[in-house]
Amino acid sequence: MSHRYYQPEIETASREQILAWQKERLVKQVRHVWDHVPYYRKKMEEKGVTPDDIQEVADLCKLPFLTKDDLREAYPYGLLAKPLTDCVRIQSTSGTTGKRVVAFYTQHDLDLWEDCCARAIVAAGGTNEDVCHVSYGYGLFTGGPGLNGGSHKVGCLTLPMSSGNTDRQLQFMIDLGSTILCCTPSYAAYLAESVHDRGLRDKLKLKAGIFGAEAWSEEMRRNIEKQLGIKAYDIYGLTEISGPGVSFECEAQTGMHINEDHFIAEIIDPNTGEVLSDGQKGELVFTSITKEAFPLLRYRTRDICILTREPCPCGRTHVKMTKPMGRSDDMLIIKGVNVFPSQIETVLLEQGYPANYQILVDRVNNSDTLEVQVEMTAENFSDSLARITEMEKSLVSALKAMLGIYAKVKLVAPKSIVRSEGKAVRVIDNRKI
Ligand code: DLL
Repeated sequence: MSHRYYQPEIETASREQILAWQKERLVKQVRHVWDHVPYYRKKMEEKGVTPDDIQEVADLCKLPFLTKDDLREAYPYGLLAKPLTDCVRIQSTSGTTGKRVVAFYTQHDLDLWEDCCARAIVAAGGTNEDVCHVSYGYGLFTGGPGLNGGSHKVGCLTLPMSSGNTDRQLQFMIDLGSTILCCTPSYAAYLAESVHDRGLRDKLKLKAGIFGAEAWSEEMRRNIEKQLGIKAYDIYGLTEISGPGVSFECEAQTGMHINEDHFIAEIIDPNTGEVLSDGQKGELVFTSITKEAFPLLRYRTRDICILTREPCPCGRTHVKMTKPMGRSDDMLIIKGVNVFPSQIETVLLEQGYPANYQILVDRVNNSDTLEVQVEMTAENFSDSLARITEMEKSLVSALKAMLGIYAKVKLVAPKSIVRSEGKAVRVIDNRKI
């Protein structure tokens, strides 16, 4: 691999070297935040911590956590660590869970963020010979701007498509020979379906996809890879910590390398806040050690995952995180049972259904109800009513085995569930309304 955005001196650095960078940057960052962010300084004072107490990465656990509630309380400027005149960009969360959060960037912050995205593109095989088709949304959402910037840095010919207008997406993909597709996995699945329906597979030059921003299963990965004839790479990130590229997959496809020279990751018990060791499942917490304008310390992502430092065949030494296995806050509690939408998706895909489904939760006579609406394939749709009822029954028992509770299943006509161009809306929880 030879590309200036594959940085072996950084990406394959020894553990000692990574810890040395982290230590130096963390000490500096804590001082920067203490000096410029009164909101966080107050939180530190309440905990009786000063910057002098933070001398090592191991001291991180002394610092208070930040949560989305803090970001809402401090909205819009309360966590800003640089004068607005030094900031050049604002991005915002997609708002799938509650009020939007705004994040600020200096030019230096944008550069670092784009470097991280460039590393992800290079890890997916990107070079200056590629045509990088960016179908993440542009605008306040970080997906489009992040991958766009990374693609420029790699030197790819960048197609800033944004999402939507599938006909135009496919036309450009064919005419301009797109080789790398960047979008949400649900939009990739939709594009793959459209390519299949229109018989366009042979006209495509795609070789890789960089899909993230929402949960997707291994089965979904295999389906997209097969339908588009590509290798599909996961990419993770969140607006609060910069955007896409906080971590990314390499060719091993066994977890996402976290850019540890910029972000320190911890896993905590979401109930007690206690720091867990590598290999244990818990909530992911990030500390930004190089950002200037919006440097969050110990930010609780609510994403549940596991960190691993097993050596990776790709040679990268940065810690790997599993795909988020759900969120500690959008985990559904149905009849007292914890249910993750990803568990439902796994069952559906295992049973041969497309990843087009909706989960409806309600409360009837003080009791929770769960219904899963799933699209049939075109072949199933012409089956007899008796056969469809049988299929529904079989899904009910597979879901019961996975979740431990009864879920009503309704098979619906192909393409009847509204498609998403960004993040899919999978759960409709009417209990909250
Ligand atoms: O979704 C940033 C992004 C854009 C990541 C494009 C990857 C690609 P937010 O809108 O702030 O930022 O949402 C962040 O999305 O806390 C996760 O719950 C979820 N998420 C992001 N990437 C993944 C992924 C962008 N690869 C929230 N797998 C995060 C599962 C993901 N969930």
